[in-house]
Amino acid sequence: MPFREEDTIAAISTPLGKGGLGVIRLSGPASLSICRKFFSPASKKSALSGKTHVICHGFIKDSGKTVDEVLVSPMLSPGSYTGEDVVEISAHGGPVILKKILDLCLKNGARAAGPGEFTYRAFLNGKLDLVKAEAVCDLIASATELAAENAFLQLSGSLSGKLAQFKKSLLDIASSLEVSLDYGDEDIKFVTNRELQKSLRDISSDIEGLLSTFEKSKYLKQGVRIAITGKPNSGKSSLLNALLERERSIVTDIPGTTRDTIEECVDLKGLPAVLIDTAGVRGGPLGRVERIGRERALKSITSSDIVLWLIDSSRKLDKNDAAIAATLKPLAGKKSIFLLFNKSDLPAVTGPKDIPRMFPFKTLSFKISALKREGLNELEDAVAGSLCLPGPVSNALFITNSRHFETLRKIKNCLLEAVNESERKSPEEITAFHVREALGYLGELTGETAAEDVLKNIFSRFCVGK
Ligand SMILES: Nc1nc2c(ncn2[C@@H]2O[C@H](COP(=O)(O)OP(=O)(O)OP(=O)(O)O)[C@@H](O)[C@H]2O)c(=O)[nH]1
Ligand SMILES: [Mg+2]
Repeated sequence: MPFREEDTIAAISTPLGKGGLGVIRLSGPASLSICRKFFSPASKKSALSGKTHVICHGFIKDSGKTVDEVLVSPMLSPGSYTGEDVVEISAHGGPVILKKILDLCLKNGARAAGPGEFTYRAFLNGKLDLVKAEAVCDLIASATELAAENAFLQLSGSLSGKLAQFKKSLLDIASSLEVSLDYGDEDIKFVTNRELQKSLRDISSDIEGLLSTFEKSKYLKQGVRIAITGKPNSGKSSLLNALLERERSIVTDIPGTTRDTIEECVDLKGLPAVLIDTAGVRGGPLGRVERIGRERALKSITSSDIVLWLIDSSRKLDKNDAAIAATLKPLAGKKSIFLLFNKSDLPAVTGPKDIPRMFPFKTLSFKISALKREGLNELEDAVAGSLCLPGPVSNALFITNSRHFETLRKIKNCLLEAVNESERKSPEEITAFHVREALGYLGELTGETAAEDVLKNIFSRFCVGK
């Protein structure tokens, strides 16, 4: 990416495809003058006069021919997304029209923007820090409400605010250490070792709190994998269909209907989830296809985050249920296993009290009817609840980005080193060195001191036009 700030860049900022509207964005010192070359205002009032934050109605003209009727919004420096002069042209959302207008921008002196270049300029102009810029990317990529809310929380500065607090505290600590150093010979201490160690420990435990959210936050981005298992005919495919609210998997009363695994994405109470329907597990000799189906089922169960184990409550437990119990035993305690007594619309023959002799582990059990779609809401609540993710309005901050996680971990380690040195009564230079090192990583995190290649790498993952 060239990333020279003196030129003016242009890109189509809406997805290429047919839509009611499409937006072309220009940013840089020549945005307005370039746009004037092909924008013909509908009236005097809507001329691009140099006024900012107005909407100008007019036409895009190419060699006298009208290309489209548009609204043009100039947002002049510094009050724009990038901090530079920005012009947004809202045209009709057809790919041919949008490309034509972009071509006119390029012909008249703009350069095609690279991926994330608008946001990069916003970052260079101090409009947002690196953490917020990355949140822009996450917000766009969010697949569910919960993921979007967390991204927006970061974009509105929740993480940046925390990092700013850390920086302030660490700067205070570093400077008091350094002042103590200056007066070293006179043995004047501006902060006692105890106070120092407490402050450092407080910050590192705050960071630890943030780090502990990362493991779970992968569910926000990648989705939680939920495998449905149970003996043939227990209602696995019916449950998948019921949760998806469409007939995806074949359901029949013939045992062994599902032979392969079937994966589908679903929004589970705001959480992205991948539901996996599997072939029914049964004991006894298996045919070739059944054997492959069983292997796939086992793989899905092992790689899932949560297992839903279906029991047909209208029948007695049998050797097939026992075969599943044996399969799940090694996973007990390692992943959440939910016992689902399905077919609750029929008279119950089997219930939770029958399970312990076959599967003596603590599980959560639910009565459901996949056929009548009963008990599913409670089940979804419990599954989402078991992940201890923040509720939609909880405002809890989650670390979702592995760069943030890694850098915060390094900061924490530096602080613990500093505490160790201070406890060992090492010379203050050494403690100060570790605190300065932590501040260096903090600067990398917010982008204040990040190397250019790191920045380029981060912004190159953005889409063009953002
Ligand atoms: N009464 C009642 N019948 C159900 C319920 N859930 C599933 N069934 C019936 O049970 C039979 C088997 O359902 P499936 O969903 O195909 O069961 P499965 O576990 O996917 O079976 P396989 O793919 O063969 O392993 C079908 O006739 C369903 O209509 C339920 O909640 N109540
Ligand atoms: Mg099935």
